[in-house]
Amino acid sequence: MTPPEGTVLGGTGGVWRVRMDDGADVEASIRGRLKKSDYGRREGGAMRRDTVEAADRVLKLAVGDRVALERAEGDTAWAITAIQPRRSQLARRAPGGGHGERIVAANVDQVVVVFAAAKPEPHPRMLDRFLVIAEANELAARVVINKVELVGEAVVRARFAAYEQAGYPVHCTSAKAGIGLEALRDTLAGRVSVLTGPSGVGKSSLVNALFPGVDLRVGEISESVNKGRHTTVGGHAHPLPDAAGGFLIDTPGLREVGMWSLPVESLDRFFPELRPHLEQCRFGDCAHDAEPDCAVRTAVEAGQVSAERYDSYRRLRTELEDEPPVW
Ligand SMILES: Nc1nc2c(ncn2[C@@H]2O[C@H](COP(=O)(O)OP(=O)(O)O)[C@@H](O)[C@H]2O)c(=O)[nH]1
Ligand SMILES: [Mg+2]
Ligand SMILES: [Zn+2]
Repeated sequence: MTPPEGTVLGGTGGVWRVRMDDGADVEASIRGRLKKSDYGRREGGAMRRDTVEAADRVLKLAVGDRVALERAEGDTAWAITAIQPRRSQLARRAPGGGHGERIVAANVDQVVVVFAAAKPEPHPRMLDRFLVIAEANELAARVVINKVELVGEAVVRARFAAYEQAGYPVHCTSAKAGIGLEALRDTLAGRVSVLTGPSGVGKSSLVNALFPGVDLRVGEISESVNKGRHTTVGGHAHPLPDAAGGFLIDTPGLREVGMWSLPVESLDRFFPELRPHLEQCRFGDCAHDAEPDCAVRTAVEAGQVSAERYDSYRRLRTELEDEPPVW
């Protein structure tokens, strides 16, 4: 019989909450000394490379991980015996600039960045940072502008046109007036989405409107309860209702972009609309600043690339060169 499997919802230190595939939520801890060899033997044959990598990461279990579980007869406690290879991840380096990788979330399909059309005013530079983080992790991203009833959709579309041009879907929504909810729900259903954005923009309101019964505060509560006891392991995965499937992952830590070690030499590639121009610069290592024959600058001057997004690129580059970005 194959062991039951589930998805890690959250946890700190040794105890993890897991949504089993049969729908039950259980607490589980990692089986004592799970090692590569154990994992390989459990699979009963030659270890594939992805299996070895997965075993390497067992001790860095993350929200969204798919795990196999086991329970001894007569026992009430579940043990996590294996972690399945990840199809994607949102990762950053360890705080303090160490070499260790910190996995914020596993098996992520998309990053959904929420801002408000007004109240609070949107902060495009902050949006750009979120999108860069998604790109650096090779994750799809989409932009949600909530409270659209305050300024009207036409104004929002014009203001965020550069993002659509760059290839990011932009959703105009109002949790209050019930605008754009179905289209957004369709993009979340059945997928694993990291939901992020500043506070006050209406994330909780949107989730309530889209999926009644899903309460983003669940993760926030466990965060504050555990504060100072353990390093937080990266937020909370909220299972979407049965018919929808999928998970919404709430990751408070995503905001501390200052702790993300992004490779400065790749920053230009994390702005998708710059990519078609990069090969045309005279210098292969062009920083797209004051270099002669810079195709990026030319594209900005010709209005092909948004001057605001280019400005974001330059600011972020300066920050990455000087010191870890702080915001
Ligand atoms: N005008 C307007 N206000 C909204 C909308 N969605 C949420 N709000 C309000 O914005 C405030 C913050 O909402 P909340 O969901 O807590 O934001 P969160 O911090 O991102 O989770 C609350 O007062 C909400 O009632 C909207 O579509 N339009
Ligand atoms: Mg909230
Ligand atoms: Zn250039």
